Amino acid sequence: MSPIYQATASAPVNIACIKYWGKRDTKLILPTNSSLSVTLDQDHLRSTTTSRADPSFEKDRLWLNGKEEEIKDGGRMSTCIKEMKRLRKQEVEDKNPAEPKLSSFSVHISSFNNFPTAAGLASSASGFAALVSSLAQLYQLPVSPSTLSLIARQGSGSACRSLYGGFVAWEMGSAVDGSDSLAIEVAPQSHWPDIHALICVVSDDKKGTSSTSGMQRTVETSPLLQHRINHVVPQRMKDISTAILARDFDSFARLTMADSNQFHAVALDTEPPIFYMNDVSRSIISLIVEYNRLSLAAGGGYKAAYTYDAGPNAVIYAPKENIKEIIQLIVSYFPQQKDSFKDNFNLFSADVT
Ligand code: 2P0
Repeated sequence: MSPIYQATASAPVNIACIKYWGKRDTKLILPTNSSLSVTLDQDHLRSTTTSRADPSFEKDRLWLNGKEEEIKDGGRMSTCIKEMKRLRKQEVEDKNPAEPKLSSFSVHISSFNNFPTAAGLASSASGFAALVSSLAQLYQLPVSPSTLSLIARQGSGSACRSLYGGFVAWEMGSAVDGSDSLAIEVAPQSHWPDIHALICVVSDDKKGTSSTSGMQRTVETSPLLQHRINHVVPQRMKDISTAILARDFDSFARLTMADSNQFHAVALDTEPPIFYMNDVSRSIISLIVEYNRLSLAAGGGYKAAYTYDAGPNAVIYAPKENIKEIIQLIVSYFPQQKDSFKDNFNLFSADVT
């Protein structure tokens, strides 16, 4: 009987504190600024992917949540698979000719997201990270998560940050071939286990402007983006890494909220303008601002930090001890939203991996 070559891996969702928005190379997916995220761990916020290689397969095929999707030549999925086969050949087969020539077989890939679409979370980050992880396992690649992040990045930029748990930076790099645009671990989750994330699903409507096209419009038209890239993000990357290493929640919270605000400001500065937040999103901001103000006025510190991606849903980072109070606050201030959004106004509480 011929051997079976198959592997399964999963990868979690990540939410950025310092946002990626803009590419300097759209094919290699090289960003215009570095970014930093927190990887969320929860059993229901992951993508799980199984890959199988077999000499009888006629072509590479992909199933997403049970439905077959076309793998377009030259597209992101095809690039990731091709790059992983190249690594298999280079790192395993060329070094040890006795190894089976898996790089010459086609692969069948099946991927599932175990989080409901209603969570309003982008699945491309966990999806491409799980794809690359399962192929790395199938191909028995002796490489680091940072090396794999170079390939996941070419599937979706934010995917490169899901190769690590905890606090992860995507260094923009400067090489034209992208060889230094990769993810590094700033600190594992065990360094600061007290940080918790609360996901408030305001709406699960499909967003009007995709991240990929929205960010390129911003690159082409926003003068504010140039200021952000050159004069804001480099210092923020240093400051937030320092805050994480010192477990300094006050600084972490200020930087996270400031960067979410500036990301939405560059979206608004785009021609034509892009709006990702809605009235409920803005009301949640006001609530968190007031919650922090009362704590600061009483001589305490920041209690929570909001951040918003390319959509209206809030992610709130907070020390674990405040999470219960924050959930009570949100539910008591937004009863009408809870009714009008019915099942859509959900709260997920997630640990950091
Ligand atoms: C981020 N976002 O840093 C930022 C914040 C959305 C807002 O990464 O074109 O889906 O596939 O590289 O990774 C969304 O961008 O875009 C994103 P592509 P991606 O998380």
